[in-house]
Amino acid sequence: MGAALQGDLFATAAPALPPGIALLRGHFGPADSRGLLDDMADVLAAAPPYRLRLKSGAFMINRLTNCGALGWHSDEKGYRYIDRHPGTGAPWPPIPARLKQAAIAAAEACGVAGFDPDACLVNLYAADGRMNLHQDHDEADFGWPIVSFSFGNDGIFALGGGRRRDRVQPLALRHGDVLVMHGPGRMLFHGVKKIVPGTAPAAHPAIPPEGRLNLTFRRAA
Ligand code: MD6
Ligand code: FE
Repeated sequence: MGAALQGDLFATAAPALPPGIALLRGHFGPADSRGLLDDMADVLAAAPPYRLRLKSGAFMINRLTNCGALGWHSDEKGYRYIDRHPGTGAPWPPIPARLKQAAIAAAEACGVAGFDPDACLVNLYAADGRMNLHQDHDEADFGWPIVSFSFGNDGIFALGGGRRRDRVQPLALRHGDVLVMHGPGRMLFHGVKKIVPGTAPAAHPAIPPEGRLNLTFRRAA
């Protein structure tokens, strides 16, 4: 095959993703997105986003909060799931029904039956937000997927391999996109390199201005 032909063929092809990584591009249209974001605004009011302190004493760059029976948190004792908002002392608000159902349906669309998330980590990125390369390994059973919804400006996701030093591939996560990490993809290293200004199709009170909102649904316990 000639180089030119190969170039043409691959120019329009979706990026090849490793096994266990599914990207549902534009899964939520404008009306669905608005409904889910309205529900998320209620969560943000009940459980105000805060900045996590790392074991090192430094603060994480993004603000976060949670809904569901369990919420991911970190302090001087390290990373773990806890059942209350550390600021208000109240239990995390429940995962709104529409959001939970949408996460279950997204898992089913990727061939995963029986997903029953008990934790939804909400990450709020300002325009300069990012997230270091990591694996999500604080959950009880890695057999369950993590389902991620993105809203607002594009986030340039960095998808790596099974080892921190493995090469990463950039993947734009746009407003209304769903990413599912499951099976052989569940423990791949990943992060968010940057937020792309001016790419959000619509503003919403639940999305940080000029920023991005990411929800990850997990089975923590
Ligand atoms: C983000 N996402 O997109 C961060 N983790 O802002 C994650 O760290 C993530 O998208 C596990 C599974 C899917 C994800
Ligand atoms: Fe993650």
